[in-house]
Amino acid sequence: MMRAAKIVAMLVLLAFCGQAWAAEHSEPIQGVISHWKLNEGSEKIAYDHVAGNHGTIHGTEWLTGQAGGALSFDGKGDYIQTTLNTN
Ligand SMILES: [Ca+2]
Repeated sequence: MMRAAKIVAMLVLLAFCGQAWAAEHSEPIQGVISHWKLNEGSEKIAYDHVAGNHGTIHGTEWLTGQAGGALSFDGKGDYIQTTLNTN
């Protein structure tokens, strides 16, 4: 019982830290050439929030994530195709 409570407390702490990290990093970080948040939750486009290197999503499913949506990769035909513009 005590061990289960510790595991639940750890999961809550991790979820809280993940949300705090996502909120803190909502602005582009200097030197980063692309940032795909992968939290759109629908569509087949992964939006790049830095340089416009948007990707086309193939073979994955959207789930509810810690901050918006999340992609589920099952290893069967899952990938995101993008061009890379570093300018
Ligand atoms: Ca798949």
